[in-house]
Parts: sequence; structure tokens; C-alpha cells
Amino acid sequence: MFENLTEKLQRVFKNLRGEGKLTEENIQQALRDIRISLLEADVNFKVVKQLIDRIKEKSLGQEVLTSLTPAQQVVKIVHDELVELLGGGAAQLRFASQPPTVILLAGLQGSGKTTTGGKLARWLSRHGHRPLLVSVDVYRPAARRQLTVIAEAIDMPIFEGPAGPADPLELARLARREAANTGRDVLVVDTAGRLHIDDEMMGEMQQLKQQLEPAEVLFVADAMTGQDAVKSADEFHRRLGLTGVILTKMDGDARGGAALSIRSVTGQPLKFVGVGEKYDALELFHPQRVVSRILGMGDVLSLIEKAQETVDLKQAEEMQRKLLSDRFSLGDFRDQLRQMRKLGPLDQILGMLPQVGPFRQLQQVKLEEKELVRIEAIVDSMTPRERNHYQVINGSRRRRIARGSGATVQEVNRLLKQYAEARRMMRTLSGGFMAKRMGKLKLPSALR
Ligand SMILES: Nc1nc2c(ncn2[C@@H]2O[C@H](COP(=O)(O)OP(=O)(O)OP(=O)(O)O)[C@@H](O)[C@H]2O)c(=O)[nH]1
Ligand SMILES: [Mg+2]
Repeated sequence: MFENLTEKLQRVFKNLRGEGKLTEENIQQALRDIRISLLEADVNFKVVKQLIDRIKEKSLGQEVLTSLTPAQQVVKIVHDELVELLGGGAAQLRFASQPPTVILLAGLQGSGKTTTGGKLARWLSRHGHRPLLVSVDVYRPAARRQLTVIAEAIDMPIFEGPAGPADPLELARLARREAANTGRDVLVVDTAGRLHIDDEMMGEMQQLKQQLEPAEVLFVADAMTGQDAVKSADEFHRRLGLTGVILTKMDGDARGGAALSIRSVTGQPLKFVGVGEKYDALELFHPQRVVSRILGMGDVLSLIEKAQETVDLKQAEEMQRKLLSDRFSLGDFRDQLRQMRKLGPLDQILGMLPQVGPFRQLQQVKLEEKELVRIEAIVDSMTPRERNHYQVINGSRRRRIARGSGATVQEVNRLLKQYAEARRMMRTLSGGFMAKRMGKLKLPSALR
């Protein structure tokens, strides 16, 4: 999502690191390069100017942190300023003190409101809520049907209302009553999109807002439209009052500029990003993590969160205990790989890992789906004792295992090596996870 920017900033930092001693001139050059990188990523020019001014001020007048080299200090300043620009802590949804909480989705035509409504309901239900969906888009014949189809696909309840012509305000009122009567704690309201922000649209949104008293009014915008998304969010906020923004289609070739500008221009936080057409492709926006990703640190926390959603929690805890107590067997390794397959395409997962330390080797391992199947076959043809004590697997056992699984001895050897690597990697991962739990902040790798 920010690949180009990441690449360019990494180059700037690499150049900086190459300098033995930082002079004012080096820093100025780096700032110029950072500025160009941000502008090329389509960040709003005013936002870029403010950001560069602040980075400049801090870099030139910095107190010396003895634990960091000058180049590292610049990276740290850029990191901190970017996080600040994006609003600091992770975005949160607001909930009403009296359920049902109403979340009103607004936005221009085709921005992704209806799809996002479905994704949001799914996200809410995965996070312990009981959402109800409703579409008040009564203008396009197929619009309400579209949300019903999505609701069925993700197995979420939807309030369809009486058949035939309907009035948006009336539909919303009935849906809210239905939510209250059926113990649904969040009502997600999908609205009609318009080509432009016009008075009619605003009038309807204002009435909906007045009647529903939503805890969240979220503006759904297409990230691919770049600064236009920022402009329309800003206008919407001035006329209606928003509580946040959702940027969709961040998986496309959006350069990321809208995501980096929204908060600073509108004063409203980016709460979620849509990263695909599938219904689980919605992520809570975490400034810290996104900045780490931009600065090339990868996103281990997102990965762990994703893993936690997919993997049975009990099993994960058991796995973690095993890892820490060093009882991680080949059988566990196979189970872990099965879990990984559930997580999604491997290159996507690997993309979230930092390109450092043990992870770099993992990239080279490059597990293909086919190879996963082979690994399972190899582990399956081991005896329980071999799975639990890999040290006993000598040459003749390797030959037997290879024969039993239709693999070559080299493949068995490679698997054993990967297993050793995984043990090491997962200890690192679970170590990071524990550190996070204890509230310790780790420095981004760019600083190390
Ligand atoms: N790749 C990608 N496509 C998305 C994403 N979100 C929505 N889309 C696609 O964008 C298109 C429009 O989405 P809708 O949800 O119908 O948009 P809408 O705002 O409800 O449109 P109107 O109701 O006509 O105003 C659909 O083809 C979606 O699949 C996303 O995060 N990534
Ligand atoms: Mg729609």
C-alpha cells in the first residue's frame, strides 16, 4: 500500500547512514529527498510542508541521544512525526452508552459504502458485537438487494423492511427499533451515494443524523482518487460533521497520499482501511504500525493480530507455551503450517514481516503451497518419537521417511533445516508479542 514511498524513504535513510558524520548539508539534502518522496506519494502539499518544517526543526536542533547515531536520530524523528501526523494511537470506534450504537456510512457514488458496511458488520461480530445491517439507499433499485446479498454471504442479519417504495428516514427508524428489539448492539446504516456533494444529499444525511444520533458518522472514500478523497471528506465534514474516515481500495495502486493527509486536513481520524474486495479485507487503522510499515519495519503486530483472529486462541496459547518451554515438535510445526495456510497467501504474510534478522532467511525459504503439502506428507510419515525428538532422525530414518512420503532425502533434510529455522523465528515472534503485552516499546528496525 505504501511500497513506493517505503522504497524511496529507505533509500534516503541508507544514504544518510552512509555518511560518517551528519552535517547540516546532509540533513538538508535528506529533507529535500523526503519532501519529494512524500509529494510523489500524493500527500497534500500543505501537509508535506508542515511535516518537513517540523522534522527540520527537530533534526537541526536535536538533543543528542547517546544511544543513537545521528542518522538513526533523523529516522526516529521522521517516525515520530509521521505517527503524530496520523493521530498517534490506534483508531477506536465510539459506542453509544445506550445500545444500539448507530454507525452511519456516507460517501460519494461507488466509493465502497455498501461493501464496507458488510465488512464492518463482519469486523464488529468478530470483535464481540452483534451488528444489524440496513440499507437506506432507496434510489437505485438494486441497491438494497446488494446489501442483502452481502449480508447473506457473510451470514449477518439485515433489516430489509417492507417491500416496495420506502422512505430512508422511515427505514432507518424501523431498523433501529428492530435492533433494539432483537438485542443487536450496533446498527450499520448504508446510505445512497451521489456523484457530487449536493444540497439534496446533504439534507437527507442531516435528517438521518438528527434522527439516528449516530455515535459514528464515517465518510467512506476511494483511496485511488487521492487528494479528491481528502477534499470531499473535508467538505463533508464541514457540512455534516464527521467522526472519522474509511479509505477503501488501498489494495489498488493508490499511492497512500490520501491516508497520510486526511487527518491533518480534516482533523478527523482515519479509522479503517479497505484492502480488498473480500469481506475480511478491512483493517483498523494503526498509525504506529502503518508508519513502521512505511519505514520498512514490516508489520509483525498486524500479522499477530490476524493470526489471532484466524487461529483458535486456545491452540495458540498452547503453542506459545510450547515455544517458550522449548517443546515445539515437528508435529507442532506441521500444525503451524496448516494454520499459516488458513491465514492467506504466503507472500502477503511474508510481506508483513520485517526484512531483517531471521525473517530474511524465511523469505528465501519461500514456501510454496505445493511444498506445504509435501511437508505435511513428510511429517506424517514420521513416528511420534521422531516428531517429538527430531535429534533421533539419523540417516537411515531419513531414508525411511523419504520413502514413506514419496519425497527425496534432500527434501527431508531441507524440512528439518526449515523446522530448526522456524523454532528460532517463532521464539523471536512470541518474544515480540510478550514484549508488546508488557507494554514495552521496541525501536523500529530502521533505528537499529
Ligand atoms: N479492490 C477493492 N475494491 C473495493 C474495496 N471496497 C469496495 N470495493 C469495490 O468497489 C466497488 C463499489 O463498491 P460499493 O460498495 O458498491 O460502493 P458504494 O459506495 O456502495 O456505491 P453506490 O451505492 O453506487 O454509491 C465494488 O466493486 C467493490 O467490490 C476495497 O477495499 N478494495
Ligand atoms: Mg451502495
